[in-house]
Amino acid sequence: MPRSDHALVVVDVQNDFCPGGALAVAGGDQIVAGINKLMPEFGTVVLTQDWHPAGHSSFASTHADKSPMDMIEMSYGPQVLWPDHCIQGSPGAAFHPDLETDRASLIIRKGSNPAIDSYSAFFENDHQTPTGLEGYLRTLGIKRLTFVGLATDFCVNFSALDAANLGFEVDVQLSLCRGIDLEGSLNTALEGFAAKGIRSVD
Ligand code: VGL
Ligand code: ZN
Repeated sequence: MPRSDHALVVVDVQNDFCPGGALAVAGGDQIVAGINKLMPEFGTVVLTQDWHPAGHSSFASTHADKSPMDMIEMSYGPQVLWPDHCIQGSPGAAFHPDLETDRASLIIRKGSNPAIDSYSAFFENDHQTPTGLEGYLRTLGIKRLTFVGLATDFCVNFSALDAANLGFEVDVQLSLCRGIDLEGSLNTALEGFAAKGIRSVD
């Protein structure tokens, strides 16, 4: 029987983060079959979907003289500028076509505020504006979360850290994640997991 107090959170398994997409993560598509296979072990499955309006402030194209992967200072701190990706309703924002979406009870869409990026499934990058996911999980009595998806060092990372800070018991199943690895960000994420008591599991 699946444990009712343990949820699976599948982060941003979307076309734009898979090979051929606008912000492709190497091997992003290789995790889909394994994620589908894992879903029946959980009583609750949540999907997240990066969901930006055109002209989002996290896009390099929105800023004069900026290129993808440049950094800028936003009101809430440093922000990486990305290629345009996951534009609301576009094919790139759709889930990978093989991802089993029917088992999900909730889809959290994030990054819709044009002025604030949102890596975490719980809070926007100002670390203050909630998505509502915490309340959903607590209402269901969920105490433990397993994270899989894309990208290990950005949206999985910030989601797992926020979850741990909120008091959930957190596992990140690394064999079902893939990272971007921008200037050592993958290592930093793995060290951060260990420092927070987040279990990195295979
Ligand atoms: C992500 C960069 C920009 C992610 C989303 O899903 O990790 N990364 N938007
Ligand atoms: Zn994004």
